[in-house]
Amino acid sequence: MPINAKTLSIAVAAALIAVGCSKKEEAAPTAAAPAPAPEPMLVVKLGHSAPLTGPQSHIGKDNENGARMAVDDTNAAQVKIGGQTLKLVLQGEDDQADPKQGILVAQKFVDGKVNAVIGHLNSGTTIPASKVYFDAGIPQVSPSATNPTYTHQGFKTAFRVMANDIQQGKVLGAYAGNQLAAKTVAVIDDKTAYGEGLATEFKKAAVAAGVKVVAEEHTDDKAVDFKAILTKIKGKKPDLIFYGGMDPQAAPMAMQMKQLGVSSKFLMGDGGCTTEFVKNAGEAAEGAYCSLPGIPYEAMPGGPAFIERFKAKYGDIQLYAPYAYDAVMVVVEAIKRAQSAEPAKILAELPNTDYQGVTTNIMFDENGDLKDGAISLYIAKGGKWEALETVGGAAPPAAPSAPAQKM
Ligand code: ABU
Repeated sequence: MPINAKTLSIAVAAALIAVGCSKKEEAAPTAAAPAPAPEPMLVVKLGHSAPLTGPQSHIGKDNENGARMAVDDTNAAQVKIGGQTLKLVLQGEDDQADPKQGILVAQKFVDGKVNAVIGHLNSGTTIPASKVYFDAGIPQVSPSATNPTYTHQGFKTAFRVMANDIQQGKVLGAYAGNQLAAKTVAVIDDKTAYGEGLATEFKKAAVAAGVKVVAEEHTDDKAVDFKAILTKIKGKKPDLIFYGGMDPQAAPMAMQMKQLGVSSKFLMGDGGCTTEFVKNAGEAAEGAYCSLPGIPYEAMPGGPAFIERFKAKYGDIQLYAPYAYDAVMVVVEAIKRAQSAEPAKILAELPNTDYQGVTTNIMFDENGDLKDGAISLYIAKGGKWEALETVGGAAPPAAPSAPAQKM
């Protein structure tokens, strides 16, 4: 078809109208679905402090993982507090198991306005930090610090979810004299609040059970060479060596006992009762004894399920992970009862705790200590800790027909 000026101008006009229409259509408001109103959230900050670097970092990370699992479970449960959904945020800090660093971390938590603190891991950090939390009115629940002083300072902010070292020392001392039939013992401690405190309680109870203390030696929580101490002790031929301290020292100590031909039995508290001790000490671990506040993991109310879930997420439990889990949950339960996460409201509710946790049924006495805490004894056999017996506890578990194994 021939194109003249008239047909061209009609075509251009039609095209312009078409473009205009299409532009007009693009600009037309679409009938989009209204965006859902954001769900109101109650963000609650929990501080967690443990050694995450240095020789005890494997135990510190174990604690933090236990706490993190409880935080994840709580967030997944969409807990409602005063019409808002509770969202826990865990702020993990490294106190390096160092008392001075523990105070700095505590001040950081206070400045950052955490609602509660889970920790610290060590008595040596937990005790000085507890004064900072008390002064700031912040609730503190330690999963693992066992020195009695922590809860005996009159601080209404201090709680713990495992038995303390007055209980643990008594059981260990009686076990030395009765079940191990020791007549003589050499006592070594690492001069920390935990190691020295437990050694003191152990000695009292061992002497009461008829055991004579023939040597007392001290090391520290960084040492790895104990040959001089062990050589002195060897000359005294004690039936038993008791060590108050943690596994980074306990494992080389057991190995050096073997190297030096020290035939005394070896007994420790919970600080040496780890997966890492049996792994690192190897053959020298065989026949060593330890105690751990609480009942064996497999016999805990929520033990088997916890072990399975924790292993899938983080690997083997080192020591206190289930206690760190319960420490978080005790705070969550207090928040639920208070329908508030204000530190003062959490604090008002913590003494009313009656919570069926993974580890046990948790209730606190007037000091903030766990009521009816149990202590269990273990022997290292075939590269694992085997449960021997449990003393105390709210409802002592029936003796397992086959020895329950720690992880
Ligand atoms: N309960 C032994 C390890 C932690 C502490 O220092 O108390």
